[in-house]
Formats: sequence, structure tokens, C-alpha cells
Amino acid sequence: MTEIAAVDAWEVLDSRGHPTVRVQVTAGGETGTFTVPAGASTGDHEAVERRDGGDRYGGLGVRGAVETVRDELAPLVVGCDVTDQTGVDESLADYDGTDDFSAVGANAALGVSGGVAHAASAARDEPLYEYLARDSPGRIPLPMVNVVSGGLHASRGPEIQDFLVVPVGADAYPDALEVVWDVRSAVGDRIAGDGSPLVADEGGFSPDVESVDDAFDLLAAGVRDAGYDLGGDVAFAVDVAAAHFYDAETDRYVLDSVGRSLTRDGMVDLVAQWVDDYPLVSVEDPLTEDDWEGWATLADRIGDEVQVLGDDLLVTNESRLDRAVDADAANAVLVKPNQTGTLTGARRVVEAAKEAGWATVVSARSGETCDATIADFAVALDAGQIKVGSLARSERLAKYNRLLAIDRFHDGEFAGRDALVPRNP
Ligand code: 2PG
Ligand code: MG
Repeated sequence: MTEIAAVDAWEVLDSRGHPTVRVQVTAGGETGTFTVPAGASTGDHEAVERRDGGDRYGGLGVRGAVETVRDELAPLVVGCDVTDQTGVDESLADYDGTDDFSAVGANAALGVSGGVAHAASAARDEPLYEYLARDSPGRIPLPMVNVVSGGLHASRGPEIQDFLVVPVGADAYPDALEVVWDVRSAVGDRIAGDGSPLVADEGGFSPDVESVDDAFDLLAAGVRDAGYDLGGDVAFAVDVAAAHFYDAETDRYVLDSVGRSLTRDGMVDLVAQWVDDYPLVSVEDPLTEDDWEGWATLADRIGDEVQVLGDDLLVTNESRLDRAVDADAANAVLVKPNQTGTLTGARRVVEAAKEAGWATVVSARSGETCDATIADFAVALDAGQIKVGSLARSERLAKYNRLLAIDRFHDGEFAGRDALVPRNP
């Protein structure tokens, strides 16, 4: 057994310039480092990220979480077997004692969990994607890549958060990236006349478009300009992030950009219309996070044609996933380790979703660093799909580039469009 010898933590800054937790774990003479990401459009039911409040860094400091790692979590895990990821993660959850890591902070817990995984892979001298795989590593995931941003990730544009392209015709991961690059460049050329295109939190463009239809039309024009077949080579995905324009007081979805205020049924109709009008293969968070009935209605209506993907609805939480599976409320789950607080929690959600025949999409957050752990995690667990933002900004490219390295060194196949559900639309 290789014992965890030391755990250290400190505060660093993420891609938005916000403080976050970095943890370094030492075992067997090797070190492993992991840096925790952070969301902007966070779900109400996510594990709780701990911030200091007060004046430092506008209240966003994470010194409290860092001190908890050093003073409380380090003594808890030092001496444990570094390769017992499940045991370490369970002891973090037991020590915390809540169901959302609100005592120690999910950012403190995930920092330790990720650091331990890296230290174990270093101690074993195995790449992380191999170490995290129980048997052999899985396929290189199909990327869904943000090209146009709105909502909470951009300073203008429609309320809808991400307009993404999915290179469904590509047979290999490096080719998939090239296709996306061509489309993104063509979209960039189209909006260049508007002045320097603004780049949003995840590296997507934030063009001067008002409506959702304008954004889809812009993407479609980019696909055609780049010489690809719309639907055959390149399809679309969307993260509606509807919770963030849902008004609980009036029970309406408020789309100010087009002067519309929609009931649940109106929102269901609108999303179904997009599915009719555009080559969409995946729709994320089309309704707000507790509208179970609306989700089930929409999944019944469009779920045989497209992937209905739960992010804020499911928050990488096994019991919410179970409820959604029972209610047929979606058919795919977004997996963000920091929504649940440990790598083991995220692994369990992937396994439960697969068991149910659902698709899994491993996802970065809008606040990231060059930590590429989720790329390895997605391959190790054969998640099939990944969403890490646009083909710009180093914190995004770190993940895409890590997958290029895995593609080079691991003889894995590319998941391609087979990773999407429904499998045979
Ligand atoms: C999402 C993510 C990533 P955030 O909603 O899927 O795009 O955003 O990290 O801000 O929650
Ligand atoms: Mg989302």
C-alpha cells in the first residue's frame, strides 16, 4: 500500500480571475495536483462551494476552504491508501456529514479527491485515464463545442447560454476538432464586420445577435461557409440554461431579447420548434431545474429524436438522476465533478446513467484553469461525450489538447455520433 504522505492547498485564480482551490497530494515520493473549477450558472441543488465573503477578492476568496483542507481534511486522509479513491472520498463525505458538502465546502472536498487521484496515478506511474479506468480506458469522447454564447456567460445576446456545434460526421477525434475549427472560423469571419468579436467566458463568440433564431442561423451560415453538410457533418446542440431566465414569481420563462414571456407549455412548444427547424442533436436544460412535469412532457415529445440533457435539473446527483430516470424526464446527464464534491460521486452518476441506458456528457465549468482532469475522467469512464467550451482560451484548449495526447498514446477509438442518444433516431 502507498500511503498519502502529505496534503497541501493554496488559493489560485481561475479563468475569470476568481480565486479557487488548488490541492497537492504527496504519496510514494510523487505528487499530484488538482485545481477546482467553478460555475456561473450554477444549479440550486449543486453541492455547496465555500467562499469567504468579506472584502478580499470581492468576497470570492477561498482561504476558508484552503484552511479546511490543510487543517481538517489533510489529517483525515494522510496515512490512507492513495489508491483507495472510494475510501478517501467516502471518508470526506462522512466527515462533512451533510448531503451537499456544505460543512467543509465542495471545493475543499473535490480538491482533495482530485489531488489524491493524481497522486495515485503518479505513484503507480500510469496516466490518469488509465488509472481511473476500472478495466481498460474507453473511447475518446465526442465533443460538443460552444461557438456562440449568451445568457450568464456573455455580456449581450440572447438569454440562451450556449449554442454549440457537434461534429457528428467525424470518424476520428483530431478530425472532429478540425471541423469545429473551420466552422468557428467561418462564424468569426461573418461577425468580424461587427467590430472585434467579443469572446465570452468559455471562449465562444458573443456577437450582436438578438434572437435564438439569429444565433442558429449564424451557426448554419458558418457551417455552409466552411463547406460542410448541415446535419450530416455538423449538427447543433444548445444549453438553454432555462433556470436563469425563469421567473418563479410569475411562473414564466422571460425572454426579454424577443419580448416574450412564456408559460411552461409555451417553452415546451418553443424548444420543440427549434428541434423541427434546426439540426439539433442535444438540448440541455430546456426547462427550469424543478419543473419535473415540464421536463417529462418535453422528453416525451422530443426524446425520441434528440438528446434531452439534464444539468441544473440533475446536478450530478445520484438521487435526482434516479428520480429523472423513473419519471422519464430526460435521457442524458451532464457530469460535473464539482456539482457533487468527489470523483467517486461523479463516477457513480456516470455508472447509474449508463445502467439506465442514458447518455453521459462530462462537462467543464465556465470558470476553469488549465487542469485537464475531466478529459482523462471522460476517457476512463467511457462517458462518450464532453463539453468544455470553445476552441479558444487556454483553460479550454488544455482539455482538448489533453484528448489529443490521449488519442496519440492510447489506442482508443473515437466515440463519434454513436455516443448520442437516442442511438437510432
Ligand atoms: C453549464 C456550464 C458549462 P457553468 O451550464 O453547462 O457551460 O456553465 O459552469 O457556468 O454552470
Ligand atoms: Mg448547463
